[in-house]
Amino acid sequence: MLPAGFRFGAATAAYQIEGAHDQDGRGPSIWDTFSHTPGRTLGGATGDTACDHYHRYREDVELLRQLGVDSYRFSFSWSRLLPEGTGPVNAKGVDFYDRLLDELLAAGIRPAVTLYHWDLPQALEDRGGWRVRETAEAFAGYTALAAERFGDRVERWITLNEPHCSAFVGYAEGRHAPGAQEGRGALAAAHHLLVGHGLAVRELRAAGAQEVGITLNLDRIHTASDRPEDLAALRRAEVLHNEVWTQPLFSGRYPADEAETWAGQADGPWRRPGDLELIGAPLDFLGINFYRPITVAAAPHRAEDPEQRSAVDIGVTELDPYGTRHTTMGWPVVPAAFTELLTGLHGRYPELPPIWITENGCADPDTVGPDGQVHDTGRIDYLADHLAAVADAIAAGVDVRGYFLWSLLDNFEWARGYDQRFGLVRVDYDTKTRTPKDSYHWYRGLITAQRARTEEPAR
Ligand code: IFM
Repeated sequence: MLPAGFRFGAATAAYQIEGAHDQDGRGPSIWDTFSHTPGRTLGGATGDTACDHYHRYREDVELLRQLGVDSYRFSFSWSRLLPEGTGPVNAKGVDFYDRLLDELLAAGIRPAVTLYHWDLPQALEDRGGWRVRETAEAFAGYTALAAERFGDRVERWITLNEPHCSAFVGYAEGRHAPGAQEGRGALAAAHHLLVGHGLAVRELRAAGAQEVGITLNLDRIHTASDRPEDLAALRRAEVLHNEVWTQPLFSGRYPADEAETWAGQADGPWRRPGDLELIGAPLDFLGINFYRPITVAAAPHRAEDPEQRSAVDIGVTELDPYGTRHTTMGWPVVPAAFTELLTGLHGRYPELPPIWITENGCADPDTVGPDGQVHDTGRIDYLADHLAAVADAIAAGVDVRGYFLWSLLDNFEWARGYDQRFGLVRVDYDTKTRTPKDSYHWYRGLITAQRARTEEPAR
């Protein structure tokens, strides 16, 4: 059972729901460019209109109010506020987030804002993107603007969402914007994302922010066997997926054995004296996004010459031995792995700040029934089992304070387009009509019951 006072929310991100990609002065981001490039997204899907949240935000806040969440996690679009990434401010972009924040507060919902959920202004990518330090500095400027304009109404600030995806899926695998497949470029991007985080924390502190953190998609990684080569592969995967983030943030250093993973390429001239102190500044919370575990085994590198390798070519392959239900993303449903991830982190980093689950959810093959409703029992099972896994971690001593469900709405699932439906609310993409699914009603009931328990006088 979750403790009294545990908080519930729902989450989204700007490019996935807003639409209005070229309206009211918004500048292009790398996701506009990427999704408009043939062959990059499923069926050529783009976020041009997405859920049209930009125009329907009042309806969406009303859905949140009726759901009963006490917090809503969403992201600012950097290029809606600063169309070029730096320089002139877009007043209409500021107006939009002013209206959204006011609407949320009027509905009694506390805003949790992600500053960077993958949508880098294209103008900054044109100057090198996260490969260059100037982007981290630009991020600090954007953060200062956001803190100054909106800091009076934002309860919780998340600097970056899943920097692993920005650095390694975007600059090494090439499955995400900007679609690059690089070695050193991706490793420099990882470092500059962390520097950007550190600079943003500094700006937020200067503006008086009380709740500042970062969201990581850490992986619970299993090994295919205890053979030495698989254990070595596990270690390389731990560095790539987890420790390149957790060690600088919470131990003040990069993993001592990172050269095993990246053949010495990670420690490049982009790392400067003083960076680790900046990156490791204390945080008020750590956001964790969890969906599924992975299993790894040793495999040949794709490129023999280390100089030719991308940063994800680390001699590891992923297997799927789970023999369980899979979501439409192809992800195995293994709730116990969530508990393992949380307890493992707690054991490894005793000084960790309190944890918030900033994303967890399930893409299912929802269909609209003859009654016009979506009876998404698979999603309800997934959510119930994963919340129970969080409760188990708390019972084992992990300090988890709250849970943001991914996602309020069906939305643009990046390279997977609109086929993957994660929402508590179905979106008909032709009409933009919103239909709460059974999981929405289930989550509302759970929140109501939790609130009643919290407000019960102690016996
Ligand atoms: O939709 C994404 C989100 O933007 C980041 N975390 C994972 C989700 C599901 O893939």
